[in-house]
Amino acid sequence: MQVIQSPLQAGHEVPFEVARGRPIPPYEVSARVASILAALADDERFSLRAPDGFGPEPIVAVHEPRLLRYLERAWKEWRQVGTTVEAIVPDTILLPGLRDGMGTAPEPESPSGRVGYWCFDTMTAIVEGTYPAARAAVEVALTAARLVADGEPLAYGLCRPPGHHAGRAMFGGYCYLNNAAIAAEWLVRRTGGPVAVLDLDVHHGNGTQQIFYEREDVLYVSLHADPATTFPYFAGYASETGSGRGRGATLNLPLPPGAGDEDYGLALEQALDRIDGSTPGPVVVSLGLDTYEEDPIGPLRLTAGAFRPIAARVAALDRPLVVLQEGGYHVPTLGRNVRSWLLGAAGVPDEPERGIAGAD
Ligand code: SP5
Ligand code: ZN
Repeated sequence: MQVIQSPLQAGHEVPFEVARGRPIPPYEVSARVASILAALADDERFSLRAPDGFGPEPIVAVHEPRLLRYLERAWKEWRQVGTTVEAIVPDTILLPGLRDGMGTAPEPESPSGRVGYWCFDTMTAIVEGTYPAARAAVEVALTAARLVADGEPLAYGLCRPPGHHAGRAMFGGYCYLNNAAIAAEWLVRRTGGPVAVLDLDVHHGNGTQQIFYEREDVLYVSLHADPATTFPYFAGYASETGSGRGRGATLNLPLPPGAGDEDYGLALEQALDRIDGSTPGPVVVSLGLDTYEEDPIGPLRLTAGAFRPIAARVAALDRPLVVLQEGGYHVPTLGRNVRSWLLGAAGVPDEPERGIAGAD
């Protein structure tokens, strides 16, 4: 199986995120990638490769072009202000209520105003290496999509930063550009047929849902912790089923905090039934391992042994799979869990697990 990864993705390292009123060490760190690479190393079933270049067109096919331009320029723009900046974090965020009844606001001129115009939270800081890393993650996703479009049954894009919280015109949730949505749209244009997105990250992929909400040709199906109590809070409810021509092409399966393998398996069956009943086409899997019981931010409790059978059931759809990395924050076991998932998807028969590669 081809594993696509770029060293540029390690250049994004934020100094902190803000939680409960304090700066805390970030969860989304480049050590996550190191854990995954260590677990896939020295195994001829995985062949590492660099991404190809695709340019900006597939990105602006799903994102507002001004968002891409903002991300490209943000760091330079703050440097020009003169004061030292450790990381760019908004202090004033454009909540829709602020403009209620007054139409839209123009994009502000000042750097402080501009970041709050595009970013919806305090945990998705921009540093010097953020834009190159986000662009590289997109190339990783598109390279995986191209391999599958060219006939591979399965490819894994080790995307970092993740993407599924980034919407058409906003970023947040550790995500800057929506790797999965960009890959899905690229596949629609390339194949001329429908594409399904199966989002298995513990958080609802609000960005991906938004981008395809009115589309009938991209089915979005997500299993996640109930947004009533888990980020992103404002999307991912079961009542959200798509609109316009996209009515019925969004399926949300929220799970209560603490849900384990059994509850998850039942919801997964519903998710796969929905995809199975749709017109065949490739499936983009937004793979988050933050459903794992030891994950520091995910409230679900999947065991390590669950990932391989889950992946085997996804593979039983018998559709081409573009598997893209999203979350997963228990660094010592992240690589092992990704490896289990990928071997399950590849139909490799069960085997005794080797030790936790990359564990500290
Ligand atoms: C891609 C992805 O997984 N993004 C997730 C962003 C979620 N950020 C929410 C972090 C909230 C941290 N709260 C800590 C609670 C620990 N009990
Ligand atoms: Zn997540």
